[in-house]
Amino acid sequence: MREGGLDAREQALVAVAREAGALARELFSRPIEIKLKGKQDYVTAADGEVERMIVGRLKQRFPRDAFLGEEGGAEGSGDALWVIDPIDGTANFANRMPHFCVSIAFMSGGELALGAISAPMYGELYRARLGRGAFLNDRAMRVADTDIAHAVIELGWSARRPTRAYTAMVERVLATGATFQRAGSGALGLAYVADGRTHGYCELHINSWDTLAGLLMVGEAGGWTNDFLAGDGLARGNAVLACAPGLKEALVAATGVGQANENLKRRMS
Ligand code: LIP
Repeated sequence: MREGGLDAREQALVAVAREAGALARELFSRPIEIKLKGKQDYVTAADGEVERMIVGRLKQRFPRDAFLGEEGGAEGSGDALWVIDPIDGTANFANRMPHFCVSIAFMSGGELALGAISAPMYGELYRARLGRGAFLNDRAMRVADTDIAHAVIELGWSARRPTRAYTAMVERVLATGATFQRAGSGALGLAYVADGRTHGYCELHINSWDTLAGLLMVGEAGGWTNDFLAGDGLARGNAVLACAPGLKEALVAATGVGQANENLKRRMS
């Protein structure tokens, strides 16, 4: 895509992410309708309202672009694609916990080019552009390298994978000497790795709308990420691992995520 096209989309992305964050914050203060889409898979009326606002704004500016949203699904086709999670951390949002965000990514020709995450209860706006770095409220972000004995690793959970697979992964990560946490928002979990607050994020299955903006931020902040988009990760989701580069070996071994790509690379080298 021409630079001009990306410059315009970057400006629109930041403005729309900020506006969507403000709407989510306002809806957080109101009683809302809550449903379960599946086991422990929350959806609220706010998710739909915020997503419709985001798609409406972006469609006005870029009528030929395509969209993939958690609530609205896929719309349109072509090389310019917006991937949207209107409220990531919906279980937190639905239970009055402020740890949630809006996550929007833009892909051009199948390549991740732009990402923004708005965490309105914290007054935080994260953004990244391929080859141009990652920022939190305009401060440059860098992953924090540390040794495994000091490492804080977030391990996301959902009912999409067997509980035994998750608890076994927790045991293996703890056996490395690291500690773990689960905060309920994959997008914020990845943004925290990019900002050096935590040292790794892993989840055995997560969706592209939860992860793409955060993965771009980790890469632009000097971190390592697995090949999430391999095997149709965009449409079907995938396992994700993102971390400080010095922890890659230990975490690939402990989580088993990214092993395939490493073996592939080893075979190809
Ligand atoms: C959530 C993810 C989280 C995962 C949850 C859920 P949502 O996304 O951010 O990492 O563990 O199962 O997928 O549903 O709040 O957008």
